[in-house]
Amino acid sequence: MMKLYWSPRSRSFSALWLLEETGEPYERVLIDISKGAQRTLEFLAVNPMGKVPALEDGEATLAESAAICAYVAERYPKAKLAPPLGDVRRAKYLYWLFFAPSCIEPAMVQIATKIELNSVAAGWGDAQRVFDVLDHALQQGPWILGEEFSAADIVICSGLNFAVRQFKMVPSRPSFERYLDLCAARPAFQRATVLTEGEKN
Ligand SMILES: N[C@@H](CCC(=O)N[C@@H](CS)C(=O)NCC(=O)O)C(=O)O
Repeated sequence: MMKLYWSPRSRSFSALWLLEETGEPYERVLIDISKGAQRTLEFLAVNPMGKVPALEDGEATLAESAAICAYVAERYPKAKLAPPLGDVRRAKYLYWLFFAPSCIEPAMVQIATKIELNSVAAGWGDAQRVFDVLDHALQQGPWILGEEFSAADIVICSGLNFAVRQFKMVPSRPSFERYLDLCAARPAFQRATVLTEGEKN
């Protein structure tokens, strides 16, 4: 059975949502980052970065939210969280799966720190470009790949949710509101929310 190392109010939400989407059994292991539990030798053996989420699945161990999404979608194909191997739609699926950590995350850090960078050299260009590209893609919708929900929506929605709703770093736009509401209406998203909120620390 899969084992998810997680902490409330953290990026673990995306992995919880993902596992709820699969319908597969899994065990949650609380790593309370507010109490330093991520720095125990036991957890560092799971993720040497000392960060949640992290996942164990039999002999496989990994971390990084987008990698967990890619791994689980491939390992549990019945959940239909990714276009099958060889399908041309995987090009866009992989593009958006990588876009979240490679473009949304650094754009948020740049907004928070106000660091000026040469947008030609910065891999994500700049925050304006990142959110304009997302806006354009989401105007097509309903999901980031069009008609089909996928694990890419989990990372894109989680990044956008942090930027727009939780930290209010980025002004919202109609496409963002529609998309975030659509994701939040998924039963798996709601079950993950209840699980997170139910945890006291
Ligand atoms: N790149 C990682 C980031 C994970 C991350 O930064 N997790 C934070 C919580 S949101 C954490 O575990 N912080 C604990 C620490 O750094 O001590 C991912 O996308 O999963």
